[in-house]
Amino acid sequence: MSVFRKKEVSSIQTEAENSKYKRDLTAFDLINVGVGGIIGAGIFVLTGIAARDHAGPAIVISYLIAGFVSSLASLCYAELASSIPVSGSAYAFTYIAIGELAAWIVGWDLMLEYLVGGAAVASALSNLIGSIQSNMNKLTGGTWVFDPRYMNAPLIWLEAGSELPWDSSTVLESGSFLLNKVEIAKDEWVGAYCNAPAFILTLCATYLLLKGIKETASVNNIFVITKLLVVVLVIVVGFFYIDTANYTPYVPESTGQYGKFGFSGIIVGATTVFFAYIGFDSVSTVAQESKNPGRDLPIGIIGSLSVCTVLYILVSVVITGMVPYQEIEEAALSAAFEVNGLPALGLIIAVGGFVGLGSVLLNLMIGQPRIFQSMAGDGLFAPAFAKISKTGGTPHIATMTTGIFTAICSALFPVDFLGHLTSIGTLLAFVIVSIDVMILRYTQPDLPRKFKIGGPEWFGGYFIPGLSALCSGTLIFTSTWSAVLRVAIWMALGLVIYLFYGYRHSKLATK
Ligand code: ALA
Repeated sequence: MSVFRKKEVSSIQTEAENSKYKRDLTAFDLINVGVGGIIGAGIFVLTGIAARDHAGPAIVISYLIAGFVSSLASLCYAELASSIPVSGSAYAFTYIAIGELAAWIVGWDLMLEYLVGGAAVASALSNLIGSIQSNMNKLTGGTWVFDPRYMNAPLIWLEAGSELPWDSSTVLESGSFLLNKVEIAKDEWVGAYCNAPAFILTLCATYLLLKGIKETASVNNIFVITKLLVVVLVIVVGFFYIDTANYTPYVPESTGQYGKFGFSGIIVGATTVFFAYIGFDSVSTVAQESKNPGRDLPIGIIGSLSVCTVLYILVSVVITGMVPYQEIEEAALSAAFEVNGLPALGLIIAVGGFVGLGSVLLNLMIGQPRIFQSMAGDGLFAPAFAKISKTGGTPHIATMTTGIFTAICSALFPVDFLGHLTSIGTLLAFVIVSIDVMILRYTQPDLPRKFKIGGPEWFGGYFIPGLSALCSGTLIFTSTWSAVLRVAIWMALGLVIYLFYGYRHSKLATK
């Protein structure tokens, strides 16, 4: 059947050789692209939410679980990126391994990771701005605050059984979208207008991306160094403020509600903080801008994830030791220093977090247009998305479209809503990439692989990728059902678009 038509590796390699991208990025730049894409809203904002609401101090175990799942997937990405070094990432791998329909599904799904993920991160920037402002007020004795109506999403989703934040006597019988309200004075709640900083900062990021990849990489390198220093500062200074009494109980007793403490809390914590690991795969989207992709992509992918995994585990040990888990705030890292009487450090950490989120936003917004560009080049998307600008050497139309959609989503929806969609979308891509590895080991055993998952063939070619698919798939189903359903609806919409557009315009079909 023609929906299973596949691309040849040789055609992909010719495509990469004829690419109009500038090959500027070194192995070091690629590790930075990875770290730039990884450390962000997950560690700075979601750690706090997950520890307080789901896992308690055992959030460290959640980080270990999510890190394990991500490491398995990173090996699969590294193997495929070293043998198919083109910018389409999971989409391109799947086009060769399984065929067009599966590739379209992955490409459409990746919009959740990159475009919706970018919106989640942009939306979390407001939390960091709030933390900067509160630390500043503590230091200066000031009382100035931003108008919360312009700092919050106007739409929220509440699960069945949740209380309305502005009216604790009302418990929702079923999950629902609601118009959000914010507290402007004690017990005075008014409707939120939009997340204005998210909208504006996303448009600024779009402008920078249009200037070109090397310019973006230079800014990114500065951002990455800043956030790494801040994370190390949290670990080193925070270590001296650990009170081991905060580790008891290590796994708080379950409240009886699924995902609230106990074992199920650790698992839901893992699904929540999985967001923190997303981003290493964005290294494979800049394959065509890398000087030596076969060698450097695996270094970038595995190197960046390893650095971040170690840092995350240490940060979560420190933060849960500094503050009793019930009192951890959303901007957890800066707030931990604020409550320990160190507002100056709290301020530095909040500013570092802000910069960190900025770099994640840039990285996710680098990835999406390159996937659009790849899909458009294959005829599955409108041809305008394949154009590369002569001045910046970037896919400018795809970049502008990404920027506008990301900005709108970030202005309208809150971080947890967007974060769940992103995590499920990414996990789905991980499942398919793991399957790609197994299929290609079987169908194309002689494909040159500069990086190969080690061990005997049954282990590296099948056991590790199989385990990776199983673990990522399991994490999908530990998320909320409403989020899984939304992803299913998104994928169904994608299928309809493929049948009416991509199927007919595909270059493979019209050849
Ligand atoms: N891992 C990225 C973050 O935490 C997406 O912001």
